[in-house]
Order: sequence, then structure tokens, then C-alpha cells
Amino acid sequence: MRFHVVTIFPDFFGSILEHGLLKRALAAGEIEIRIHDLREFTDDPHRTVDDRPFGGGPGMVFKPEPIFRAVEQIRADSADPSWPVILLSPQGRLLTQAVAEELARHRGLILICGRYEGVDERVATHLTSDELSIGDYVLSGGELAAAVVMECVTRLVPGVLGNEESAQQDSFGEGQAILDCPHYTRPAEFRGLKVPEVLLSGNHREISRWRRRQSLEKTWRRRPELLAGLSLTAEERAMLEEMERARVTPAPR
Ligand code: 9D3
Repeated sequence: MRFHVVTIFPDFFGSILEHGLLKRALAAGEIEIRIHDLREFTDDPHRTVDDRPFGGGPGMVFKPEPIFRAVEQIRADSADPSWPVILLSPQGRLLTQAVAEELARHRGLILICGRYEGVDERVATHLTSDELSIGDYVLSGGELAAAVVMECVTRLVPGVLGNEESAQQDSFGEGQAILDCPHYTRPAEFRGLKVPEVLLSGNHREISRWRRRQSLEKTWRRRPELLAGLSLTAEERAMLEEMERARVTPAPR
């Protein structure tokens, strides 16, 4: 998988490439990441990437020419024309695990990071194949979002994760979205806080029942909209009915 990133902050990506999964995948040659400084694709002495919005209003807008030039040069040098060109913007469709799985099927991605108030709309309509947002909150630009896309797509590249950490086991993999159960490690008692007895019991049937119940309860409290997408066993449906009956106040946490 080859990622191209177009940004006005090329240095931003330094540390994320030097840690954890991305570092490992880069070292193993499973992925390549090429960062392109948008200002290199300007042609004026001030290396101007933005301008005032037509129609007036506050803020500045990324000009189309440097972005078109950057993508055209990336394509000419080292990208397949079929690779998606993705604009990271608050107006994009939401990045989900399903979207990441779809992106991971390509051999490469070209990611364009916006900034300021926005990007000239002709970039979205005539250059990019997709526009993605990572969630309903305001960031100052697309750089963090591009890093998020690279991280979650890289985890899906075959060979990047070992068997043990296989992406298939993730709670948001294969359409089964349920929150994870709580985890504990030693000590069995910490400042008077005890690990649930069942986890120390050695009874593996009871342990998996407890974990499933905890997962369901956490999902029911915090992300009830996810429950609709689950295919539940009779036992799990019974657990949920019990929670409803107990009318445990949907509390924070
Ligand atoms: C004034 C209205 N704002 C649009 C909702 C302006 C605006 C806010 C934030 C324009 C650009 C930005 C910068 N954000 C991104 O480029 C961005 C983003 C985000 O803010 N949230 C979630 N995902 C993304 S991906 C890129």
C-alpha cells in the first residue's frame, strides 16, 4: 500500500511515521508513505496556496492550481490512475471501519489535507474521487485526519498485523460493532478495588458469558444505536431484556 499525502505541514507527519504500527509497517516494506509539500506546487515567489473567497466572507480558501498540479505530478511519477484521490474535509462522508476496508482494497491512496476555511470546490468536484471526514467535531485541518486514515487502513493491509492481533478480531471488524468488555490484570486487588471474581474462577464458560454480558451492557448504555446491527443469540437477547427490565438508568460511563 502506498500513501501519498499532500499538505502544507509536511513536518507534521514526522513523529507519526516513527512510532508503533506505521513505523513497523514502513520498516517491513508493507506500506510506503510519501509526503508532498503543497507549496512545492506553487509558481509564485510567495508560494501562495490560498486566496480570499469569491462572494466575500471571512477566512481563506485553498486555491485549486497547486492541488491539481500536485495530484497530476504524483500520478505521473508514482501512482496508478485508479487510486482514489481523497479530500479530507468536514463535509466528507464519515470514515468507518467499512470505509477503511474499502480503501484497503486499493494499492495506493492520495490524501489531500485541507486547511483554512476550506478548499476550492473544483478540487472536490473535478479532482477527488472521495471526500472523507473522521467525525463530527472541528479540527484545524486535514493532517490529523490523514494520519487516522493511514493508521486504520494500514492495520488492514495483509501481513501488517500478526495472527494474535488480527483485524478480524476487532469489535468493529466484519460489520459486528459491539463495544469491548472490561479487561483486568494483576494485582487482583488494587487500593481496595477488586477484580471481578468470575475472572479469577477459571470457569471459562462463565468468563465468556460475563464478558459477552459486559460488552452488551456497555453497548446498551453508551452506543445503543449499535445494537440494531447485531445478530444476537437467544441468550444475548435475554441479557438485553433483563437490562431493559431492570431499567438501569442509562448512566454516563
Ligand atoms: C466554518 C465552517 N467550518 C466547516 C464545518 C469550517 C471549517 C472547519 C474545519 C473548515 C475546515 C476545517 C478543517 N477541518 C478539516 O479539514 C477536516 C476535518 C474536521 O474538521 N473534522 C473531522 N474530520 C475532518 S477531515 C478534515
